[in-house]
Amino acid sequence: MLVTTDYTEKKTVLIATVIKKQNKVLEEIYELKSLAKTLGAIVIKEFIQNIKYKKPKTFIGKGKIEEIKNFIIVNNIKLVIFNDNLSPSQLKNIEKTLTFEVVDRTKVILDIFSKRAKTSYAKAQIKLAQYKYALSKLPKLWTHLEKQRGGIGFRGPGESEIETDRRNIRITINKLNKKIQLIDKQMNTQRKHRKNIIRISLVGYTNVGKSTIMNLLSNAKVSTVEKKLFSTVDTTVRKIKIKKQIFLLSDTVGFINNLPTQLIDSFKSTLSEIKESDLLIHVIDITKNSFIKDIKYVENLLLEIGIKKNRIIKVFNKIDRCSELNTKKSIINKKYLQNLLFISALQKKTIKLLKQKIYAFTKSINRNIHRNK
Ligand SMILES: Nc1nc2c(ncn2[C@@H]2O[C@H](COP(=O)(O)OP(=O)(O)OP(=O)(O)O)[C@@H](O)[C@H]2O)c(=O)[nH]1
Ligand SMILES: [Mg+2]
Repeated sequence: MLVTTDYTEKKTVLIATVIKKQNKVLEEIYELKSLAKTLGAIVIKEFIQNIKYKKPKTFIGKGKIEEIKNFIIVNNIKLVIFNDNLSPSQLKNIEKTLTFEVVDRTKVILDIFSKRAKTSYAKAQIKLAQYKYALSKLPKLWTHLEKQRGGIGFRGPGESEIETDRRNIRITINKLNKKIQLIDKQMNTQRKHRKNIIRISLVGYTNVGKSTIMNLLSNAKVSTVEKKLFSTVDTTVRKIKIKKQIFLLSDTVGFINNLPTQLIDSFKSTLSEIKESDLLIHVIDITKNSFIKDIKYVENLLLEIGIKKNRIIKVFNKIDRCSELNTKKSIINKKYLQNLLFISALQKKTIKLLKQKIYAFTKSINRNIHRNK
């Protein structure tokens, strides 16, 4: 039922649109390129189109689509990825003109997650998101067909097929929800047993170095560290020890701008693991120009799930390869004032500082935990 797209070594073009801010789209297209590369696609060209409004039928103008079509034929392109999330009818109309598969940003992210998931829990969460996405594409397509066939009330064959699809997807969604609830229950029981141990979670944007820090603090190669986006989609928990104090450290899934809502919903239970942590280490890639925006995006997501700011240490990572480090440092110091640290997960000295900071922070938490239990 779920359509899997093959990206491997496919010559690909990216399409993004700008309505107002040019800056935002350049960052987004850079991110989309990394996402496509993560799946093995070879990005040949990026088309950025200024539009006044989204065209209902084809999103971008017909002239632009013709231009892209010519480029595709001449350069033997095999895949088109759209930065914007397209409606099913827009997807269908564009595919009709270009005569092959077009995917949108949401589908790309869902495909990466589905490739990365290892545990049955994460697999079920991602499947749920994929089925919800598939369902979200159906009703509009249905309306589109209805119109084509002469209005509401006309019962053509396509319509009943879509009806059956919709029913089957809903049945699968229910099954997956039940499976996830069952695993949640088991995990809650496990967590209750760990109530007396201080819990810390590494959170942050994707590719900032969370798993690298996890490996350093736990002295083990347990988490996947990769240059690619979303290396980690399964939460891993390790016991760590700093000056005889024992903690449980979780490495969690990374965030990205415009994370598909279906995924956020599916990962709510994983995010509640973050919520129950005594301390969060918010890791930030200081080398990125957009690092302040990334912080805001992560903080907003954390706020949505009810995380208080005083339980967060901001760790600015990758100082070893940051240009204009001093300028950035002074901006950060003015903006965030406290509970922050500049490190390079590659440099041992700064990891020592991180350990000291965690230890100092958890000393006060420890007192509160014992007072409350
Ligand atoms: N130069 C430099 N690179 C780093 C540093 N820390 C991590 N990296 C690199 O950054 C990339 C991403 O690291 P990960 O630890 O996988 O990042 P993550 O935050 O776990 O990423 P996701 O699991 O995808 O969310 C890898 O190529 C690391 O080697 C650092 O301090 N300096
Ligand atoms: Mg990771």
